[in-house]
Amino acid sequence: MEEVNSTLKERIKQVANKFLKNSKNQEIQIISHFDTDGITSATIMLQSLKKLDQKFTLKIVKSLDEKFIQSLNKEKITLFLDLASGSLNHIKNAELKEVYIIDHHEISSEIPEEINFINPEIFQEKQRISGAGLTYLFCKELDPTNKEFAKLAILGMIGDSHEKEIDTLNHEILDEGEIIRKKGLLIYPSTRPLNRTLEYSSYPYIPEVTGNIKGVLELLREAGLKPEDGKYKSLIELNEKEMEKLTTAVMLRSPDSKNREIVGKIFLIKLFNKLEDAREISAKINACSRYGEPETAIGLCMEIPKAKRKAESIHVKHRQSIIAGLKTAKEIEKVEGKLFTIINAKEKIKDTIIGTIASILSNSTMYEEGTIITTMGYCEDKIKISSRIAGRNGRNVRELLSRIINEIGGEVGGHAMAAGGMISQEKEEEFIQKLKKQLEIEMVKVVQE
Ligand SMILES: [Mn+2]
Repeated sequence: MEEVNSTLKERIKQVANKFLKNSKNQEIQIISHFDTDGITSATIMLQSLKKLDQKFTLKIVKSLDEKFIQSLNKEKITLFLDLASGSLNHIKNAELKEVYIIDHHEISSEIPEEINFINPEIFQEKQRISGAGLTYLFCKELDPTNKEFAKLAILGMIGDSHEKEIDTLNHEILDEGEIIRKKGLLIYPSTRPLNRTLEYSSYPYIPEVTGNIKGVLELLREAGLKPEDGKYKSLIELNEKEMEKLTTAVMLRSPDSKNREIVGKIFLIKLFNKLEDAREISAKINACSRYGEPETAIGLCMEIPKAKRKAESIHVKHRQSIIAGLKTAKEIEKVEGKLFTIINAKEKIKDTIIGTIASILSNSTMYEEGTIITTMGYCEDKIKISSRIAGRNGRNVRELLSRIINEIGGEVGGHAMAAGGMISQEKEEEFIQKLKKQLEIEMVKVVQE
């Protein structure tokens, strides 16, 4: 399966040329993923196809399943972006006319010969590149003027957290995207007054500061930052010394921050002719998709003012529900032990953000590395469960949840670092007891190793 004698870039060029030739006067159906990487991939592609005067349809999905793939139009050229590498069997069985896949996810099975497949995984040198990065390189082969979409590729890269390992391909994209990079504290948006940014900071979540105006002002005072004309500076306006002081003040509130990355590169891109924090835009895109508004997310990426306003109002609503959820998670009684915490929010946290809350807490500095954080919330007559692991310790939360849920009944999904499940409400106590017991047994094993 490995393509030893070819490179990813050569493959992209070859597939793009074929697509250009075969898609003339044909209708195209695009299917893309609903996260920032997928949304930016779709936006790059649809704008490139518009330039070619191509007819196309677009569907944004959370995941692919067999039924959906079977329902696709068999007469059109099908183009999958930022997904499909895990569904190659189903795609083969659907007998679609001509299929192109531009993706970077894990490949589940053998690649059918008739599929035009772009994925860094099949090359010896497995480059870390986002779906949007690949789509961008592909579209640049269709027409070099598509270079103008480089900033969208950068948004995709940041959405998928690829910005920490930047190799040559990503460098090329960064250079073409005309972005501004600055080293600093990784809270966002870096472009708004610090008091607001800190109040709503969830990645990272800062204990006693996030969602706490009094705590925010205390932290700013400690860092020696004062408002000028009633307004605090934004993060990117700080000088080196101020940045240092603020970073120290944040670290002091995070006793376990040793191994965490709270300092890094801030990426600013130009959108609507204004410098914006790429992480903030990515958060807005994700919020739109989460609330069932992927078209608003695409409109935002296309710099349509109306979409921008709508995306902002969705994002504000989302941020507020997260802050409320974090407050609840902090206040309610928890089942806790050595390296684990179980937060059963019942009806107090919306099931739609149960996973987000678990992610934020696991990324925060409140927990020791290796701590397993499980959140639970009612979802109609069921309970939604999310488990995350703090730091990069090797415990497998999917295995953990599988073991228990397979026993008591329900659904499990996810991977080693982030998993989730659904059980019936009657199993609430049984689940908690079994999980607690399992986590205690595991702890004994960890200590012995
Ligand atoms: Mn992706």
